[in-house]
Amino acid sequence: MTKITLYGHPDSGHACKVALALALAGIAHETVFVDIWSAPETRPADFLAASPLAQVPALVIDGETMTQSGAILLEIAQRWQVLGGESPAGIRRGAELLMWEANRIGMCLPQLIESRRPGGELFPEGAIDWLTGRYEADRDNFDRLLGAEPFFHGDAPGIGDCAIWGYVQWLDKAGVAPSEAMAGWVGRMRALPQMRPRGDDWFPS
Ligand SMILES: N[C@@H](CCC(=O)N[C@@H](CS)C(=O)NCC(=O)O)C(=O)O
Repeated sequence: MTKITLYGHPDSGHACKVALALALAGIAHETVFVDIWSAPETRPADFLAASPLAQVPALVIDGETMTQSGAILLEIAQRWQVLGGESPAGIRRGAELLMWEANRIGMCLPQLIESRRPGGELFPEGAIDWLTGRYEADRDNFDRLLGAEPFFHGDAPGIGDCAIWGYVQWLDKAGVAPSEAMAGWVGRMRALPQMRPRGDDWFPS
């Protein structure tokens, strides 16, 4: 039987993307939490061997290691032909959404969250306004990309939804408001049968 290990952490939106994809696709795996707030060199040796940048997520499939959430999502979709991986058009749609997320909304939201975390990184003057302005543009584009469909891949969520969920799940923590379409999509994502409430958050299981 294939042995799959996800190295992650509940505070990591990047790791949540992969955890959600594995849950939605029903892929059996074990999850190992890595303390992302500890010094990188103190993290477990098996994790450091799997993740050259000492970052989560890392996924190990039968000893084969992979990192970078977007690359892992594409691997899952293509290897198991799920979450958009069932067709070339679905993969293309997923790849486009992954690139947009990583460059845009998945850049400003984690930084805004970090700027509000007690004891978090200090940002130079003007940075928060700049990040907020980027988020506002990204929110409009979120609406355009979603269109009239319930999910970014149509009737059912795909890897693009998993990627976008990574940080859009924490708009409150980022101190920004959703668009109406975004609020509706967040509600549909939370209502997925694989999603479980945990404290103020929703986690896949
Ligand atoms: N581009 C990477 C980002 C991964 C990343 O930034 N991981 C963070 C948690 S969200 C981490 O492991 N931080 C701990 C560290 O850098 O020491 C991806 O998409 O997977």
